Amino acid sequence: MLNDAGPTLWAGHHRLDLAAPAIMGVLNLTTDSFSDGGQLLDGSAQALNPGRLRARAEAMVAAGAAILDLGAESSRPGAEPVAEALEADRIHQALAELADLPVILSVDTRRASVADLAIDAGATLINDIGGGRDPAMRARVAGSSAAFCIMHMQGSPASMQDNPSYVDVVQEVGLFLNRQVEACEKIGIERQRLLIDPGFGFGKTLDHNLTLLRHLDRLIAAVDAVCLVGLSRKRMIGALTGQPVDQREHGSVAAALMAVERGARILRVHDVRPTADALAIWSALREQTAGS
Ligand code: HH2
Repeated sequence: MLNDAGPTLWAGHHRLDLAAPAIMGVLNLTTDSFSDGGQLLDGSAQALNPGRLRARAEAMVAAGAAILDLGAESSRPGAEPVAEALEADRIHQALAELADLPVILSVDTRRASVADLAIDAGATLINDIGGGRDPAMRARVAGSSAAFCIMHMQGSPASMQDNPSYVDVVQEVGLFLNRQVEACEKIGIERQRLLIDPGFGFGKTLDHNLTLLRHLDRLIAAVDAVCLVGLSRKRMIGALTGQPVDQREHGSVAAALMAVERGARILRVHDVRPTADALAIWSALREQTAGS
């Protein structure tokens, strides 16, 4: 999987070449996401606005996103859980709206039942911030050809930022991800379908996040799997730049590049165009270095 040409992600019928890093664009179908809540919903019923979703998705694809990540439940610290039926309904509608786009459609959910419906409706990547802890979730993905992203989180969204603590954050996150990768492989989810994610901001202080970013290469080597990172617009970017959530684009791009330098292969971002531009510069330098 991790060969000289770079890894390839298997996601349903897609084979995503990750010799160059890829971009996952975030589409939040929520009222309360910290970064962009409510933008794709309408009126007092908070129904999905299909036209706005489609336009945002097409713009992301045109700007270079290879994956679109649909989420219908916010995971920000203290967020209220969304009823299962509502989450399922919004995901189903969104997948139907975007089914013909030539990209990997990912669904960000912790519920096996939602993953189930999403796979049947055409999702080829399940992004589980629960880290694949739920055996029903692992079994559902194993029985499909979808890819699976397992993310580390200490605690749950309701309480994860109360008092996160680690003895060695890089080692502990690595051990967890290794264990989960093994559990997935054991039931038939091939490594080519697996993505690992250290879960920036999920039960981590600023110092934990910085340590994880600084040592991302060590973490990736310890688990030997393709790494996705989500740093975009997060609180750590706000803490370091002093910028409000809607002005964290530049800080997010800088952090994304640092992650790519240390081996991340997929960037989960809200701002696709600036990230793609930064990656174009990074890739040109990489190619020239390799050729000289
Ligand atoms: N971060 C968020 C949500 N899902 N999935 C992965 N794999 N990695 C992440 O870092 C990650 C994620 C939080 O960001 P966002 O979707 O913008 O906000 P919210 O959870 O409030 O909807």
